[in-house]
Amino acid sequence: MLRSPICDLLGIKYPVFQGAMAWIADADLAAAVSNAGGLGIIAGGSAPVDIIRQQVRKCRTLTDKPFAVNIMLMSPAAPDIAQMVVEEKVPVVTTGAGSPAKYMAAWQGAGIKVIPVIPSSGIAKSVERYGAVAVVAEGGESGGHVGDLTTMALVPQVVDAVTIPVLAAGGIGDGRGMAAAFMLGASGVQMGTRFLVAKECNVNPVYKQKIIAAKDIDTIATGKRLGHPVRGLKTAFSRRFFEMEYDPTVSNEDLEKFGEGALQAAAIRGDEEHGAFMAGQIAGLVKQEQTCAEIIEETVGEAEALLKGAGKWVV
Ligand code: TUI
Repeated sequence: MLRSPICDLLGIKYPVFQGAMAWIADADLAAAVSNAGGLGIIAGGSAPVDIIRQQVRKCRTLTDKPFAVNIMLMSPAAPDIAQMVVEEKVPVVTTGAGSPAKYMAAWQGAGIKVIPVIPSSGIAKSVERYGAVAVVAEGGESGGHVGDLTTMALVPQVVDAVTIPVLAAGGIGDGRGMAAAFMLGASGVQMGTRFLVAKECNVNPVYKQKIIAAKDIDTIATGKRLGHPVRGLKTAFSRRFFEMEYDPTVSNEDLEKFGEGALQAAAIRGDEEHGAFMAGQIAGLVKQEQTCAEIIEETVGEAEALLKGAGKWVV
């Protein structure tokens, strides 16, 4: 049985979080992950607060297990969602794409456990000071908004920088990645891309098929020029975006405009022409649609066997 302090801290069976994927991770996916023993996470993304409030209420009808809401701090709706999680007594909040410092006191006062997703040990230390109960250290292998460091380099440095539990994210798609994360000092993992193809994930089927067809070299990080690079599958859209960002005649405003609505186009409509299919570098490991329970049991089972057998290397 693979257990860690994060299981007791949150009241979950397995130290596995489902990554928050904007426009994708809804109540159905989050509840399925939580029912399977992990921590399901509803993605706030850039959706309006009422949509996310409905998802929280729906999630409660689907599971009696702990679940989380992720607040994407660059979203204009972030302040409203920050208030909503207090009103709805959401047990766990994760944050991304910025520092949650200004909300921490209110969340702690409401008894919410806060677990920021962070890209460096400096930011990890800062959120620990503000009262985070754990952090997710996310390397640039992940899908979506990415930091500079790789998971391999980031996780042990964050583990050394803080005393709270650290979960590893970015580049983890199976039990080998999970076992490696524990070897780096992590107390759990977060996976996004692997759960994107879950049976309970309502993303457009075209998106799932593209992940299943992807190889290791099929993702690209675009938008570095805008200060927030985003990793997704190589498509006509992302190649065009990449060209535009290195074209000095294209303004940042034009670039932002070109990218607007692209994630929705991919996730909701499966639009191959205009969609941004965010995905992590492990997309090439993802071979089939499975239930959340199958994904979690398989990943944890593989990790347990590898960790148990690791002594074979020491003679
Ligand atoms: O947030 C993510 N991944 C995301 S957010 C997203 S939606 C989006 N859409 C368009 C443009 C940008 C984003 C898709 N994927 N991962 C967690 C993450 N957080 N990665 C990096 C950070 C981060 C960055 C800076 C966390 C804290 C931070 O703090 C800065 C500071 O100054 O404190």
